[in-house]
Amino acid sequence: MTANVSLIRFQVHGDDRGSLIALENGHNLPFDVKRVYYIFGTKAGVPRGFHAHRQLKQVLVAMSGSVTVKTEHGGKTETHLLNRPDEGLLIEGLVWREMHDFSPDCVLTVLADEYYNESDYIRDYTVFKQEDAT
Ligand code: T46
Repeated sequence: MTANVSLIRFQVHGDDRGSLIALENGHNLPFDVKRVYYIFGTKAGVPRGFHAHRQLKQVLVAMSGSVTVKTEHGGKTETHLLNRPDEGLLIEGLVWREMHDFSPDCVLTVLADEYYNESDYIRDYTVFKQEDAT
């Protein structure tokens, strides 16, 4: 994986009742969380994303179901299958991201280090490629 994209595995506290995962600022998260949002009910065959962020750090977790996340940074493209609640995809800074193949039951939870800010988005792929090249 590239430096700006990496996988985090969370400890599962399991017993005969089932499983529990705790996410804590400063312990198993690499930044302090200011915002949480979740994507669900995505219609069949519909992709999302198609943008980069300039500064934002995020951890994406498929709490249920599965989704394929395509990332591009520094001219390198990668594909990540998220299909387990104990795995988070850390995406930091200037990374183009696309989400494809949401399963019908997919709940994609995203933890972010900043509040929603449209000016941090690059939604034009040509602009992204220019900034990624500098
Ligand atoms: C990302 C990927 C993984 C808000 O009002 N507040 C929010 O915090 C967010 C994330 C979105 N919105 C509004 C803005 C749009 O009117 O919700 C609508 C859908 O947002 P968007 O089209 O940006 O959603 P995705 O799924 O394409 O991208 C989202 C995040 O925006 C983005 O940061 O990395 O998920």
